[in-house]
Amino acid sequence: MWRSILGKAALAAALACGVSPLVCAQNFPDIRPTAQQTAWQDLEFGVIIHFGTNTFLNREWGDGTASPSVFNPKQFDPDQWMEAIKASGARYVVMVAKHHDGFCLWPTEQTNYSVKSSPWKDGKGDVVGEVAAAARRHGLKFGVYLSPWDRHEPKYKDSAAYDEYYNAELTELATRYGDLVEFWLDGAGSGGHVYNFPKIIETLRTYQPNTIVFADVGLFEYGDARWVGNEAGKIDYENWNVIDRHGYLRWRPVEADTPLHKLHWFWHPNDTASLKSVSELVDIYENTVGRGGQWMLGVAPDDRGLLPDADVARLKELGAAIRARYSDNLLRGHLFQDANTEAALDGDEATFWSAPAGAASSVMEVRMPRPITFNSAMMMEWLNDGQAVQRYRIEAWVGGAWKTVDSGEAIGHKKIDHFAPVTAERVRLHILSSVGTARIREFQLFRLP
Ligand code: FUL
Repeated sequence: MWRSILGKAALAAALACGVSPLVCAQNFPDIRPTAQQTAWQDLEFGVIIHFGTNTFLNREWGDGTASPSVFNPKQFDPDQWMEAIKASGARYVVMVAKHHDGFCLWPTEQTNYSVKSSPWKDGKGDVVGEVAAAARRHGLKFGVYLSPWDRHEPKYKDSAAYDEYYNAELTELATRYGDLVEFWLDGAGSGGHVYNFPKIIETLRTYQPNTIVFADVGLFEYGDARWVGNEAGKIDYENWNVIDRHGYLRWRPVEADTPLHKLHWFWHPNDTASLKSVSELVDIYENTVGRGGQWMLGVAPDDRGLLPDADVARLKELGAAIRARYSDNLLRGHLFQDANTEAALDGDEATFWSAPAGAASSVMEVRMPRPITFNSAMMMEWLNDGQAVQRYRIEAWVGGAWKTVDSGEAIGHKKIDHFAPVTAERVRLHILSSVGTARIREFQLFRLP
């Protein structure tokens, strides 16, 4: 039955193109996100957690020779981690279940090189399971990173045997810990190693059909989300969600990963100096989430199994700083516009303003009862029908004429712009060009210090 329905749909598509489906041209505006991708993009901000034998040995990349006996966090408390992560404003966590050193943080049946062989909880503990449960207790979604590169496992030398090993580990993670919001796939260190990634993704999709696969450029074929190309926490290009993937277009939103401590993913002793400042972190937020991307912040518990006090304080300060900057939307409360415009001012991301159907340029104007002074804007596009806005200006009615106060390319999921302060009682978002109908979920203005 399904086969015949799909067959008819494919035939109809081929006839509509006038050619075989394989050579049917794709247009950028026709590419849409999946429901899983828009739900994931709405999360905006996640945290990746690095913890393992490296934590006890002052290392970033373990060589796979560390004895499991070093792993013994005496005050292990993932609820303490989650409280701080939640306070930062993050909405999900990705646990590094196995890093490049091959040490598994769950009691896998595939190797003894795991928590099972450690003194921690007499070898009966499960870091992945406890972290997943703590995350959910705090209303955070959960995902994992399982490093393909494995510097301990002897089978790594034999690609086919290692594929089987990796698949078996993956099956355990994909079946034991509930829904995985994101699966981190990273090619670091793999050199010339060949993995059977189609098989790996098949396994993952069997048990986790809704997970978002994050993959760097080395694993270009497999990702639902792509790597930003740096670990500095910035998107330094106009951010388009649709990119070319070896000759065909695909929706692949960008994720930017960067650690809380400069250049350190794992905890290191006496390392408070590398902790990023609140203003650096706010800059990172604005240069990632504020440029339409996902922010993945690295946090690292220490050798007690706790997040260091300074890190906890910093995560709380970060959350408070972002809330303070973006809670006082000057346009909110001016809900006496037409219903279409109000949908972009109401703070409700589920409603949106629509340009006239098919219009390539359009204007959304907001009138206030008295002048406001603003120097920042936050805009969000409704992306379900594709990314539409190509060029826009924010204009203010000053001295009897429209004055451009800001201009840019690409809005996407979210765009935060800063500009010189301006005072006006009429403001408009002028969409100079869009592919298809522009739809704006939010248009907010702020006066930032
Ligand atoms: C990189 C790894 O090599 C680092 O150690 C870290 O895990 C980072 C998140 O991804 O590629």
